[in-house]
Amino acid sequence: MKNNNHIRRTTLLCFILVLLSFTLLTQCKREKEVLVADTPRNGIILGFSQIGAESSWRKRNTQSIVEAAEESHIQLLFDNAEQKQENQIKAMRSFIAYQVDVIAFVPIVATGWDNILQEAKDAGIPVLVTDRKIETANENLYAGFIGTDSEREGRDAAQFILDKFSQIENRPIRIIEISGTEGSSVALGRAAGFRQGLDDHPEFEIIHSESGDFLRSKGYEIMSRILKEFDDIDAIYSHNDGMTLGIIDAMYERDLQPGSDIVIVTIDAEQAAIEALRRGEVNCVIECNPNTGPAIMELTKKLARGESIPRFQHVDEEVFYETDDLSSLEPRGY
Ligand code: GZL
Repeated sequence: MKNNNHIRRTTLLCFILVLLSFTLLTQCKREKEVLVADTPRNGIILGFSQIGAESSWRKRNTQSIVEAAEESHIQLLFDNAEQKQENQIKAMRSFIAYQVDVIAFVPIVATGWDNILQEAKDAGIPVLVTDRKIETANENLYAGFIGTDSEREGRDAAQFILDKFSQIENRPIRIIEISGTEGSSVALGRAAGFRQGLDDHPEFEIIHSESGDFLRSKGYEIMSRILKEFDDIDAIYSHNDGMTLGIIDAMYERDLQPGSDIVIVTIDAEQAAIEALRRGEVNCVIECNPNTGPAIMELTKKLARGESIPRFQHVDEEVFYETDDLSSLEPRGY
């Protein structure tokens, strides 16, 4: 075993040197991150493909994973795909080439994973899907999922809006939806859950829905245009806090008061959104928990031991309302 470990460490070092030199040669423009935690005492090596750093939520999610790998003494090969599925597939292929013990990844979009998952399966490497879900013809291509329940988040958003406007009668309630990355399971789930929640209330109308790709800049850009195109907007349903902060900026530029001229529901619960809730600029903040690192490492250890894991594991999340006493709420850390 000791000799094997020495061989693997040497191979790992060579692999990383080759990977880094390949990266420098072929993609010097791309800030590729291959973080390698300390050499593990337990010998488990996890290859993790993260989608990028598009929001405070994502950065906290990455931090949680890197910290938990260190604490668990799991060797982490980490790749930042910079919002490109093809970069995720390349990274997963390099993890397979190195023969990591487990692969975990955040699927930036729900489809297009079957081939690389089949390659991992053929190589005998279990795959853990995290944060976002995939659509696949063969559910046996991955070991399990841990992450958010995006449809429930959508239903929670709908319920808040139904309650908020319950006293309004004899006129439609006009809602704008600013959604997340097109084709991502969370954007699809948040949209589906929201519509499920409004199902029996036709007077609640989604008059416009558009993707802001979870980016603050796009939230600002879309809202700036929408405020010119639409009158009498009652509420905005934004799929993440980053876009909401852009929406707030756009409203202030037009002398509109977010949270009172137009009701705002947002998802993630990053610190900036909680502060906006305290200021009355948003009315409901739905938590999406980024701190999945420890649970991912526990599942990784099980998979490395050849044990099975739960098929679907949703993380605990809560909802914060404008009427809540937030004085004792701990800082969010993201
Ligand atoms: C949700 C996660 C989303 C966040 C966004 O699980 O995938 O991606 O809501 C992030 O902030 O960009």
